[in-house]
Amino acid sequence: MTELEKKIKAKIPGEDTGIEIKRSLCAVCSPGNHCGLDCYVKDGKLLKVEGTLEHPYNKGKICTKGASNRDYIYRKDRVRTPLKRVGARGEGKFEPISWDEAYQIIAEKLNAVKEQYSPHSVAFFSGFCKWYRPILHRFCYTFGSVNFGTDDSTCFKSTDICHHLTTGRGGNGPNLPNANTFLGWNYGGYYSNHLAVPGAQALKERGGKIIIIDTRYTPAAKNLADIFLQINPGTDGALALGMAKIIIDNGWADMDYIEKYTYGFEQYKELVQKYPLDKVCQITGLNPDDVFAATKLFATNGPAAINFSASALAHRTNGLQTNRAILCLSALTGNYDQPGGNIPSVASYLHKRGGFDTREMEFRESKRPHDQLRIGETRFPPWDEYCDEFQAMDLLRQIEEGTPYPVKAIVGFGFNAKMFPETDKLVKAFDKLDFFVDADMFMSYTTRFADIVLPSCSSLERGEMKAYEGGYLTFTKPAIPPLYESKSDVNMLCELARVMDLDDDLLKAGYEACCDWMIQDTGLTVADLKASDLPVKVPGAKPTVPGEYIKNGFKTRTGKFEFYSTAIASYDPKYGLNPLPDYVDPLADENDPETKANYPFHLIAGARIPNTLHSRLHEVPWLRSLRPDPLVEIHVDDAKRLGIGEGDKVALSSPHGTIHLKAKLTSKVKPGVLMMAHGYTEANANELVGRNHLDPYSGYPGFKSLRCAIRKEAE
Ligand SMILES: Nc1nc2c(c(=O)[nH]1)N[C@H]1C(S)=C(S)[C@@H](COP(=O)(O)OP(=O)(O)OC[C@H]3O[C@@H](n4cnc5c(=O)[nH]c(N)nc54)[C@H](O)[C@@H]3O)O[C@H]1N2
Ligand SMILES: Nc1nc2c(c(=O)[nH]1)N[C@H]1C(S)=C(S)[C@@H](COP(=O)(O)OP(=O)(O)OC[C@H]3O[C@@H](n4cnc5c(=O)[nH]c(N)nc54)[C@H](O)[C@@H]3O)O[C@H]1N2
Ligand SMILES: [Mo]
Repeated sequence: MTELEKKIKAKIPGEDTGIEIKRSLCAVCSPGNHCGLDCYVKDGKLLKVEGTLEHPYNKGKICTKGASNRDYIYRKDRVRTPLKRVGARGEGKFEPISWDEAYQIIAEKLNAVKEQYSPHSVAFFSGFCKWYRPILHRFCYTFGSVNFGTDDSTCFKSTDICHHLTTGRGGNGPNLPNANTFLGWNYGGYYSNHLAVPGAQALKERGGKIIIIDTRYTPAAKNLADIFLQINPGTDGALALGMAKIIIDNGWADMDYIEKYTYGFEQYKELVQKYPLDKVCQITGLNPDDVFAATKLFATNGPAAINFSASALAHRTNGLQTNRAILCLSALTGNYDQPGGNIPSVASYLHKRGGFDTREMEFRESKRPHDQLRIGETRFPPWDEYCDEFQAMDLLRQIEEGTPYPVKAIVGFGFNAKMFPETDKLVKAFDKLDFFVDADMFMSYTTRFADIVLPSCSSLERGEMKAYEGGYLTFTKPAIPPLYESKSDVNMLCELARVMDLDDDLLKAGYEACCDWMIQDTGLTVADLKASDLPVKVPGAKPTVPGEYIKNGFKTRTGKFEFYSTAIASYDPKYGLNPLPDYVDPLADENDPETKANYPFHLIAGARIPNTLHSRLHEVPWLRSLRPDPLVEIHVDDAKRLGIGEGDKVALSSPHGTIHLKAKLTSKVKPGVLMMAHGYTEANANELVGRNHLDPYSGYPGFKSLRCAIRKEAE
């Protein structure tokens, strides 16, 4: 009897249950987490899932969302067959067609746009899903378009670019096992990444100290914080600069490290003089003693590691510079790339570091065209330099205006218009397209505007390759067959490459051949990976070692950690970008007296809550039952003043639109601040966001700092 069979027997007594356990992974919030799942399957139907105990990543744990995989994949609105639109865009009238017909239509339409305009007039866009991206990215380039875009336009990349600008290397992680202090800045672990929490808990248990800086009183503030700073939204840059001044003035800066490894310290030192404690506290709404105590703890109880978020601070018009100001604290105290500090690392595959190299980059780079500007290119210079995708926050403008060249077709994979500012205008602009195809698991708000909808299967119905920290690779096998006529996204793309006869033998050979090509240097093949139902250790994989990166010089223009960014200094002055990480008001573009008076609240649209993930889980019955209505959190005093009671219907308005939801009274947000989750169709936060409320460095929207009004509505 196999171990898995024993597990069933132990749980479900009786000889022949007919139940099998098949191993797969949860892709609900991939790649942040892609937890191993034991899938209980009978007659090809999924009965339930559990975390895989033997999986090196999640070691048996799964979250609320992962535990709901059955409810997720059996959502009633799964797309069942390829569909062709027969009504008006958005009307939702479609007729089923065969896969062959769907491929023929797509091939014809894309080739027609290519001929009439250019291949660049076809934009390829992926929503949150990451797993198929290497294939879609290469498909886009082989087709001849420069325009590959993803949710990177609003997620993670801004933080990554901040790190590249400042240190020459992207994404770094806090080295908690060696830290004495954790500066949990915009730390949402309990809700957004539960597997990160035990590391912080362990630090606390062995006597380490934790500072939490958040706009809201969160589980981290309650469970972990020695000092909690409840900051005014989006003012973190001012706090970071004020902390730097305290550190320098008190002689807590690590001058040896600064001397040896950094560039621009004198200019930075001059900048922070503009941020004395009283001014900082006026901007941030914090108590001077708390700020001083937190700064002292961080600077003198090292090593100290800092949390960086892919979204919270980055979703502000001052986001990239705020993160730069915070990152500077790491070098100022000699913690960057030192044990217990923040350690840079290189991803092995799909954002995950594994300590081994794959050819993911070369796989697409070798096909990249260079004969046109990407959508949004020349608007946000750091984005242009450090990201090879188009900046999707310019897509609406370019579709509408047709400059510098028209966008006439979109190939979407999980394209979700609700994640874009001015969603209503974007879906209207689709009328200007000749063709829009979207592949999704569900009949989403956006697929209703597509000409062709393709049914994607879930992670439990497909095989996919993933990397894990600790030096692992895996290639899963389907736990159940694809539901209805759905297919795995990568199979669609490789089949379409054949139908279109693209000049790309590797794509035409299929996903597994492509994966084999990408992992050719690891000593493993897809066949090796498929022989195991658990992740396989890559021979020779190396852990990230603190100090290894800076030893040979930073990969910036100066070879140093740049307080003063020479890259930013090199951009045309017409952009008005600042090489120093100075603070600007996140609402600077909405500060005219009339807007301020009419929209007195500060809305944070989209802090994470445990039972939702963007738009994809709102329709999952188990999860929806935990929070049946879209809610806006409002401070009890504000609610009282406005006559708003718990659960009352309210209207939220900005200069761009009005949405309707219910009030949740709380004292976890400050007076004057409102908080809601994003991704709802019936209360879409992004209808309140203007298309030009963007960070000039990254192009990221200020989702989390919006001027807003709230009023009670009649029942
Ligand atoms: N107001 C506000 N807006 C935000 C944010 C915020 O905090 N506030 N966060 C931003 C961030 S950080 C992100 S990452 C984005 C994410 O935003 P989105 O990319 O919109 O994320 P989802 O809604 O999860 O997924 C998009 C679509 O992918 C589909 N999908 C799921 N699985 C598959 C699959 O296997 N194949 C295919 N083809 N489709 C699939 C889903 O059904 C869904 O329709 O939102 C951004 N927008
Ligand atoms: N359950 C769930 N988990 C998710 C997701 C999801 O949709 N749902 N999305 C995934 C994705 S794509 C992403 S990008 C990550 C994001 O993951 P996180 O970065 O953890 O996301 P947030 O919850 O937006 O922000 C973290 C914390 O920052 C706080 N914050 C907001 N504004 C400010 C501010 O101005 N200053 C300070 N100091 N703190 C502030 C919020 O209150 C929150 O507690 O989550 C991932 N995990
Ligand atoms: Mo994200």
